[in-house]
Amino acid sequence: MSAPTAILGILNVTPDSFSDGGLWLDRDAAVRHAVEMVAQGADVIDVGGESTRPGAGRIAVSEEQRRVLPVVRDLVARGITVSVDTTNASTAAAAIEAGASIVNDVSGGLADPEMDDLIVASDARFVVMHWRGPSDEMAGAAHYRDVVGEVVSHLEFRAAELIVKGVDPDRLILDPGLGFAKNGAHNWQLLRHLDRLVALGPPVLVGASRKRFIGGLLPEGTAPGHRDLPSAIVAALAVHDGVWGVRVHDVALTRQALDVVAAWHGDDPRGRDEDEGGQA
Ligand code: PMM
Repeated sequence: MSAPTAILGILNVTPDSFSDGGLWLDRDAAVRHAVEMVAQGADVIDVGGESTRPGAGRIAVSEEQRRVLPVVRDLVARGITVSVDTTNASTAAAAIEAGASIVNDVSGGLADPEMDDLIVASDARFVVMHWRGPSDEMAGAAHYRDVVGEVVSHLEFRAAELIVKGVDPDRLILDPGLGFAKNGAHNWQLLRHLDRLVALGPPVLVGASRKRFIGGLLPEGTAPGHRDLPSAIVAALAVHDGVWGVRVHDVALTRQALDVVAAWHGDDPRGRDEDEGGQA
Protein backbone atom coordinates (compact mmCIF):
# COMPACT_ATOMS: atom_id res chain seq x y z
CA MET A 1 0.00 0.00 0.00
CA SER A 2 1.25 3.50 -0.78
CA ALA A 3 0.43 6.50 1.44
CA PRO A 4 -3.03 8.04 1.00
CA THR A 5 -3.08 11.15 -1.16
CA ALA A 6 -5.29 14.19 -0.98
CA ILE A 7 -7.09 16.10 -3.70
CA LEU A 8 -7.73 19.74 -2.81
CA GLY A 9 -10.54 21.07 -4.97
CA ILE A 10 -10.06 24.75 -5.82
CA LEU A 11 -12.91 27.11 -4.97
CA ASN A 12 -11.95 30.64 -5.96
CA VAL A 13 -14.61 33.00 -4.66
CA THR A 14 -13.11 35.83 -6.70
CA PRO A 15 -14.08 37.92 -9.72
CA ASP A 16 -10.60 37.71 -11.29
CA SER A 17 -8.79 34.38 -10.79
CA PHE A 18 -7.08 33.45 -14.03
CA SER A 19 -9.14 30.44 -15.06
CA ASP A 20 -12.36 30.54 -13.05
CA GLY A 21 -12.69 34.17 -11.91
CA GLY A 22 -16.32 35.19 -11.37
CA LEU A 23 -17.78 31.68 -11.64
CA TRP A 24 -18.24 31.04 -7.93
CA LEU A 25 -18.72 34.53 -6.46
CA ASP A 26 -22.32 33.73 -5.63
CA ARG A 27 -22.45 31.88 -2.28
CA ASP A 28 -24.96 29.22 -3.36
CA ALA A 29 -23.13 28.54 -6.64
CA ALA A 30 -19.86 28.24 -4.70
CA VAL A 31 -21.33 25.75 -2.24
CA ARG A 32 -22.95 23.71 -5.05
CA HIS A 33 -19.62 23.55 -6.87
CA ALA A 34 -17.83 22.45 -3.69
CA VAL A 35 -20.39 19.72 -2.99
CA GLU A 36 -19.99 18.52 -6.58
CA MET A 37 -16.18 18.42 -6.22
CA VAL A 38 -16.51 16.36 -3.02
CA ALA A 39 -18.85 13.94 -4.82
CA GLN A 40 -16.19 13.64 -7.54
CA GLY A 41 -13.53 12.72 -4.99
CA ALA A 42 -12.10 15.90 -3.44
CA ASP A 43 -10.82 15.34 0.09
CA VAL A 44 -10.54 19.04 0.92
CA ILE A 45 -12.07 22.21 -0.54
CA ASP A 46 -9.58 25.09 -0.73
CA VAL A 47 -11.54 28.34 -0.48
CA GLY A 48 -9.83 31.56 -1.57
CA GLY A 49 -11.17 35.10 -1.80
CA GLU A 50 -8.18 36.92 -3.27
CA SER A 51 -6.68 36.18 -6.67
CA THR A 52 -2.96 35.45 -6.69
CA ARG A 53 -2.58 35.47 -10.48
CA PRO A 54 0.59 37.25 -11.62
CA GLY A 55 0.07 41.00 -11.51
CA ALA A 56 -3.05 40.88 -9.32
CA GLY A 57 -3.39 43.72 -6.81
CA ARG A 58 -4.47 43.30 -3.19
CA ILE A 59 -8.04 43.59 -1.95
CA ALA A 60 -9.26 44.78 1.45
CA VAL A 61 -9.18 42.11 4.13
CA SER A 62 -12.83 42.89 4.93
CA GLU A 63 -13.77 42.12 1.30
CA GLU A 64 -11.78 38.88 1.38
CA GLN A 65 -13.60 37.80 4.53
CA ARG A 66 -16.98 38.83 3.13
CA ARG A 67 -16.36 36.49 0.19
CA VAL A 68 -14.83 33.57 2.02
CA LEU A 69 -16.33 33.18 5.49
CA PRO A 70 -19.99 32.42 4.62
CA VAL A 71 -18.82 29.75 2.17
CA VAL A 72 -16.44 28.23 4.76
CA ARG A 73 -19.31 28.09 7.27
CA ASP A 74 -21.69 26.43 4.78
CA LEU A 75 -19.11 23.82 3.76
CA VAL A 76 -18.11 22.99 7.34
CA ALA A 77 -21.82 22.61 8.20
CA ARG A 78 -21.99 19.96 5.46
CA GLY A 79 -19.11 18.05 7.03
CA ILE A 80 -16.62 19.09 4.32
CA THR A 81 -12.94 19.54 5.23
CA VAL A 82 -12.03 23.12 4.37
CA SER A 83 -8.75 24.83 3.77
CA VAL A 84 -8.60 28.62 3.48
CA ASP A 85 -6.31 30.12 0.84
CA THR A 86 -5.18 33.38 2.42
CA THR A 87 -2.08 35.36 3.31
CA ASN A 88 -3.92 37.36 5.98
CA ALA A 89 -3.72 36.15 9.57
CA SER A 90 -7.06 37.72 10.50
CA THR A 91 -8.82 35.91 7.63
CA ALA A 92 -7.09 32.67 8.60
CA ALA A 93 -8.17 33.15 12.24
CA ALA A 94 -11.79 33.85 11.26
CA ALA A 95 -11.84 30.86 8.91
CA ILE A 96 -10.44 28.58 11.64
CA GLU A 97 -13.12 29.94 13.96
CA ALA A 98 -15.67 29.05 11.25
CA GLY A 99 -14.32 25.49 11.12
CA ALA A 100 -11.53 25.50 8.50
CA SER A 101 -8.86 22.96 9.41
CA ILE A 102 -6.06 23.96 7.00
CA VAL A 103 -4.53 27.39 6.33
CA ASN A 104 -3.08 27.52 2.81
CA ASP A 105 -0.80 30.55 2.75
CA VAL A 106 0.90 31.16 -0.61
CA SER A 107 3.42 33.34 1.22
CA GLY A 108 4.20 30.60 3.74
CA GLY A 109 3.61 33.07 6.56
CA LEU A 110 5.86 35.81 5.17
CA ALA A 111 3.21 38.28 4.00
CA ASP A 112 1.66 38.89 7.40
CA PRO A 113 3.86 39.13 10.53
CA GLU A 114 0.92 37.83 12.62
CA MET A 115 0.58 34.57 10.70
CA ASP A 116 3.22 32.48 12.47
CA ASP A 117 1.82 33.27 15.92
CA LEU A 118 -1.69 32.45 14.77
CA ILE A 119 -0.55 29.08 13.45
CA VAL A 120 1.40 28.37 16.65
CA ALA A 121 -1.70 29.13 18.73
CA SER A 122 -4.13 27.14 16.56
CA ASP A 123 -4.25 23.46 15.76
CA ALA A 124 -4.83 23.98 12.03
CA ARG A 125 -2.53 22.42 9.46
CA PHE A 126 -0.43 24.98 7.59
CA VAL A 127 0.63 24.96 3.95
CA VAL A 128 4.02 26.65 3.65
CA MET A 129 4.44 27.65 0.02
CA HIS A 130 7.65 28.96 -1.53
CA TRP A 131 7.13 32.68 -2.09
CA ARG A 132 9.24 35.62 -3.20
CA GLY A 133 6.85 38.53 -2.90
CA PRO A 134 3.34 39.71 -3.75
CA SER A 135 1.67 38.86 -7.06
CA ASP A 136 2.25 42.32 -8.53
CA GLU A 137 6.02 41.99 -7.96
CA MET A 138 6.74 38.30 -8.47
CA ALA A 139 7.44 38.29 -12.22
CA GLY A 140 10.59 40.33 -11.57
CA ALA A 141 11.75 37.86 -8.91
CA ALA A 142 11.96 34.78 -11.15
CA HIS A 143 15.76 34.56 -11.03
CA TYR A 144 17.61 31.60 -9.55
CA ARG A 145 21.07 30.09 -9.71
CA ASP A 146 19.63 26.72 -8.67
CA VAL A 147 15.85 26.83 -8.46
CA VAL A 148 15.46 23.39 -6.88
CA GLY A 149 18.15 23.94 -4.24
CA GLU A 150 16.85 27.42 -3.39
CA VAL A 151 13.21 26.33 -3.08
CA VAL A 152 14.10 23.25 -1.03
CA SER A 153 16.33 25.18 1.38
CA HIS A 154 13.79 28.01 1.72
CA LEU A 155 11.04 25.54 2.67
CA GLU A 156 13.35 23.60 4.97
CA PHE A 157 14.30 26.85 6.73
CA ARG A 158 10.69 28.05 7.08
CA ALA A 159 9.56 24.66 8.41
CA ALA A 160 12.40 24.68 10.98
CA GLU A 161 11.51 28.24 12.01
CA LEU A 162 7.85 27.31 12.56
CA ILE A 163 8.79 24.18 14.50
CA VAL A 164 11.10 26.21 16.78
CA LYS A 165 8.23 28.65 17.38
CA GLY A 166 6.09 25.71 18.55
CA VAL A 167 4.23 24.33 15.53
CA ASP A 168 3.86 20.56 15.66
CA PRO A 169 5.77 19.25 12.60
CA ASP A 170 2.81 16.99 11.79
CA ARG A 171 0.77 20.11 10.98
CA LEU A 172 3.11 21.33 8.22
CA ILE A 173 2.65 20.81 4.47
CA LEU A 174 5.26 22.11 1.99
CA ASP A 175 4.52 23.46 -1.50
CA PRO A 176 7.06 24.53 -4.17
CA GLY A 177 4.74 27.31 -5.38
CA LEU A 178 4.67 26.54 -9.10
CA GLY A 179 4.24 29.70 -11.15
CA PHE A 180 4.97 32.01 -8.21
CA ALA A 181 8.11 33.90 -9.26
CA LYS A 182 8.96 30.95 -11.51
CA ASN A 183 8.98 30.60 -15.26
CA GLY A 184 8.10 27.45 -17.18
CA ALA A 185 11.63 26.03 -17.04
CA HIS A 186 11.75 26.59 -13.26
CA ASN A 187 8.41 24.83 -12.80
CA TRP A 188 9.46 21.78 -14.83
CA GLN A 189 12.78 21.57 -12.98
CA LEU A 190 10.93 21.62 -9.65
CA LEU A 191 8.57 18.89 -10.85
CA ARG A 192 11.48 16.81 -12.15
CA HIS A 193 13.13 16.95 -8.69
CA LEU A 194 10.10 16.58 -6.41
CA ASP A 195 11.95 13.75 -4.68
CA ARG A 196 14.23 16.36 -3.05
CA LEU A 197 11.25 18.15 -1.55
CA VAL A 198 9.59 14.89 -0.51
CA ALA A 199 12.85 13.84 1.18
CA LEU A 200 12.51 16.76 3.63
CA GLY A 201 9.84 14.74 5.44
CA PRO A 202 6.62 16.77 5.68
CA PRO A 203 3.82 16.07 3.20
CA VAL A 204 4.22 17.95 -0.11
CA LEU A 205 1.40 19.70 -1.96
CA VAL A 206 1.65 20.61 -5.66
CA GLY A 207 -0.51 23.14 -7.48
CA ALA A 208 0.03 22.87 -11.23
CA SER A 209 -3.61 22.95 -12.31
CA ARG A 210 -4.28 25.06 -15.43
CA LYS A 211 -1.14 27.16 -14.89
CA ARG A 212 0.53 28.92 -17.78
CA PHE A 213 3.42 26.45 -18.07
CA ILE A 214 0.84 23.69 -18.63
CA GLY A 215 -0.77 25.84 -21.31
CA GLY A 216 2.64 26.00 -22.97
CA LEU A 217 2.21 22.33 -23.95
CA LEU A 218 -1.04 23.00 -25.80
CA PRO A 219 -1.87 24.71 -29.09
CA GLU A 220 -1.50 28.48 -28.82
CA GLY A 221 -4.67 30.20 -27.68
CA THR A 222 -6.03 27.20 -25.75
CA ALA A 223 -8.06 28.67 -22.87
CA PRO A 224 -6.97 27.92 -19.26
CA GLY A 225 -10.22 25.96 -18.78
CA HIS A 226 -8.99 23.49 -21.42
CA ARG A 227 -5.76 22.63 -19.61
CA ASP A 228 -7.28 19.93 -17.40
CA LEU A 229 -5.96 16.78 -19.09
CA PRO A 230 -2.27 17.76 -18.91
CA SER A 231 -2.95 19.12 -15.40
CA ALA A 232 -4.31 15.71 -14.32
CA ILE A 233 -1.30 13.95 -15.84
CA VAL A 234 1.07 16.26 -13.95
CA ALA A 235 -0.91 15.52 -10.75
CA ALA A 236 -0.55 11.78 -11.38
CA LEU A 237 3.20 12.04 -12.02
CA ALA A 238 3.64 14.15 -8.88
CA VAL A 239 1.77 11.62 -6.76
CA HIS A 240 3.78 8.83 -8.38
CA ASP A 241 6.89 10.73 -7.23
CA GLY A 242 5.66 10.78 -3.64
CA VAL A 243 3.72 13.99 -3.07
CA TRP A 244 0.87 13.92 -0.57
CA GLY A 245 -1.58 16.23 -2.27
CA VAL A 246 -2.56 18.09 -5.41
CA ARG A 247 -4.55 21.31 -5.68
CA VAL A 248 -6.77 21.11 -8.77
CA HIS A 249 -9.71 22.57 -10.65
CA ASP A 250 -10.99 19.38 -12.33
CA VAL A 251 -11.46 16.93 -9.49
CA ALA A 252 -13.17 14.15 -11.50
CA LEU A 253 -10.35 13.91 -14.05
CA THR A 254 -7.70 14.11 -11.33
CA ARG A 255 -9.42 11.36 -9.34
CA GLN A 256 -9.26 9.08 -12.38
CA ALA A 257 -5.60 9.91 -12.91
CA LEU A 258 -4.74 9.24 -9.25
CA ASP A 259 -6.70 5.98 -9.32
CA VAL A 260 -4.36 4.87 -12.11
CA VAL A 261 -1.37 5.70 -9.90
CA ALA A 262 -2.89 3.79 -6.98
CA ALA A 263 -3.50 0.75 -9.20
CA TRP A 264 0.04 1.11 -10.57
CA HIS A 265 1.33 0.87 -7.00
CA GLY A 266 -0.77 -2.23 -6.33
CA ASP A 267 -3.61 -0.55 -4.46
CA ASP A 268 -7.22 -1.09 -5.44
CA PRO A 269 -8.44 2.52 -5.38
CA ARG A 270 -12.14 1.69 -5.31
CA GLY A 271 -11.90 -1.46 -3.23
CA ARG A 272 -13.36 -3.57 -6.03
CA ASP A 273 -11.11 -5.94 -7.85
CA GLU A 274 -13.63 -7.17 -10.38
CA ASP A 275 -11.37 -7.79 -13.34
CA GLU A 276 -11.85 -11.37 -14.49
CA GLY A 277 -9.07 -11.38 -17.00
CA GLY A 278 -10.83 -10.29 -20.18
CA GLN A 279 -10.05 -7.28 -22.37
CA ALA A 280 -13.47 -5.64 -22.60
N1 PMM B 1 -1.70 28.42 -6.68
C1 PMM B 1 -2.66 29.37 -6.71
C2 PMM B 1 -3.37 29.73 -5.56
N2 PMM B 1 -3.12 29.11 -4.38
N3 PMM B 1 -1.94 27.51 -3.13
C3 PMM B 1 -1.00 26.57 -3.06
N4 PMM B 1 -0.74 25.95 -1.88
N5 PMM B 1 -0.26 26.19 -4.14
C4 PMM B 1 -0.45 26.77 -5.37
O1 PMM B 1 0.27 26.41 -6.32
C5 PMM B 1 -1.44 27.80 -5.48
C6 PMM B 1 -2.18 28.13 -4.31
C7 PMM B 1 -2.96 30.07 -8.01
O2 PMM B 1 -3.84 29.33 -8.79
P1 PMM B 1 -5.45 29.60 -8.91
O3 PMM B 1 -5.62 31.03 -9.31
O4 PMM B 1 -5.92 28.64 -9.92
O5 PMM B 1 -6.09 29.34 -7.57
